[in-house]
Amino acid sequence: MRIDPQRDALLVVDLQPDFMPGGALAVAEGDRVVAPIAALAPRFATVVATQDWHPRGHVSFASTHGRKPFTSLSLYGGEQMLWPDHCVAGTPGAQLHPGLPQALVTSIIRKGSRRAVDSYSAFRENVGPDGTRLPTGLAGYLRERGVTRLFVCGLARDYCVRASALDAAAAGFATWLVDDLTRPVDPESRRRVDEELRAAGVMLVDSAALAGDDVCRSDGSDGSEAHDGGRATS
Ligand code: VGL
Ligand code: ZN
Repeated sequence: MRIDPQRDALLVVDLQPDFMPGGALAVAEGDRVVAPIAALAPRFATVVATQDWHPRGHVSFASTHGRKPFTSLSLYGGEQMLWPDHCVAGTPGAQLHPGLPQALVTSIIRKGSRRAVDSYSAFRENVGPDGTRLPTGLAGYLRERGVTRLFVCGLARDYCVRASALDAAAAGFATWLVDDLTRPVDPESRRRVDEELRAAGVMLVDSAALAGDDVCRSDGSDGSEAHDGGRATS
């Protein structure tokens, strides 16, 4: 399929040192997706990156509750997985991975910043104390830019990528998960997550199938004037 820089956007989820091998919440092979995502990004006029961005003492940290990581807790009528402390706002582990050049990123959504609520999705927080999920504004941002199709990649496949893709589809975007450019926390999650994505209408695609000889941005400009929508159909 062919990327149309006008209506397509790339969503790069949580490409941060803490999710890389050796990081605080390491995702196996998380480092393997960085260079191919950086190579794909210039083909889109809109590239949104998310950063997991937690205060110390965040509700998702096992340490906050004196519990062990990778156990879970009942919270606001749902289940909160407890993680090692990770992506503490402003720390090196929470930075955008330097392998994704900042010049390629049109905007950044930081999520999980409220101490009492976790946020996996780029679009909405997890369920909060009042039973609702607060939107981040990303859906409106994309719509105002004329984006109708979203390609989702990054980490982790079974948590933030999954949640972002499901919410993107629910918000009405035609949504693809770029399957080779993501990795899960739990490799056993594959079948369950694929079924959830399928049921929501999220499609899977490999980056090799994303045709595009045209580089939309190679110069680090913001991309808003750099692309030529007329070229996409040629
Ligand atoms: C994530 C667990 C906790 C993710 C973030 O990026 O998938 N997973 N915080
Ligand atoms: Zn987190």
